[in-house]
Amino acid sequence: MTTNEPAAPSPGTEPRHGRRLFGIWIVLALAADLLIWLVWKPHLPPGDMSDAARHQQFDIAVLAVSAAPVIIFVLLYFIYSIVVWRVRPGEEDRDGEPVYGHTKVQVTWILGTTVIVLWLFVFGTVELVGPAGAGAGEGPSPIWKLAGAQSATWTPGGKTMLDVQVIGQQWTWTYRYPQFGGMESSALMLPVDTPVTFHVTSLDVIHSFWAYQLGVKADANPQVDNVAYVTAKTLGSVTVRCNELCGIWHGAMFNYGHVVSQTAFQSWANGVQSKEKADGILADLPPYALTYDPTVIPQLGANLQKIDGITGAAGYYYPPSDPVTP
Ligand SMILES: [Cu+2]
Repeated sequence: MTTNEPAAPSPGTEPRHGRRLFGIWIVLALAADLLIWLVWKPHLPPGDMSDAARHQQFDIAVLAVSAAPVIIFVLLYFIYSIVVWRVRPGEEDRDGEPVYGHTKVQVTWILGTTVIVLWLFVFGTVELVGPAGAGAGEGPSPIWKLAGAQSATWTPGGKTMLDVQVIGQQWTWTYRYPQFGGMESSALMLPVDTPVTFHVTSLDVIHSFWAYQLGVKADANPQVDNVAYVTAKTLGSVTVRCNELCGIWHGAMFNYGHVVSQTAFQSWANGVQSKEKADGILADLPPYALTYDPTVIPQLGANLQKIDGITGAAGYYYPPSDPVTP
């Protein structure tokens, strides 16, 4: 035996690989989790504009914190194997000892995977129920309801639920406010700190109402009242997109909304209601119902043309001035 040939490792001289791997892993996993929670979390989508959005941001951060140690373990084991257990010159004809069962490794594996799966199941369920459906549509009769009083009218200051019907059609969104005479707007205006019930529906094909910053995404199906909840927490602008391929102009099916103070919302809503009443638009709209009857649309379109010229409905219903920027 020359000095160049490595000696076959004997059980006594072999380093404690498991302990070593665990030591490196715990340091890396802790560092990654701290980075995710403290540095990355505030920038995760969809932001923190509403209760639903905050829950989603929190969920993504928690899932990332749960996943990072697993990913780091896999990569660490991979790299450690390549570096420490690689075949060195002269070892090409030697193989590792065959392994038949290893109680400690097997028990650790079964316990580890069980804990991870059960944790994800419990966490996911809690976060689905917590914000009343996690910002998704729950159909016409929701299992998890958002706290708030139902009323035929809405005024600032109370805990009255604001009802907003969201109407998808090829290729735009409009919003109807039953507590303000059923007036309809092409901008989604919401008061801050107010529980909101969206009644999402469609006039034609299947769309999907996606108010990105609010963390709300709900299918818009014709003749279906799909209920989704949200409470906006900060003032700001909202982008509404269609999230389901619905025809040739699907990509252009978006508009905007604003979360404003409760008093600004009330004066905006009263203003649109009285203008639509004065112009005869309210009388032309179908009576408010949980699904939208599109048979009046041709007549409505003709009247809008008379009043508003070539701009039509979109130009008419926009709020006259943006209440966010004076
Ligand atoms: Cu669409």
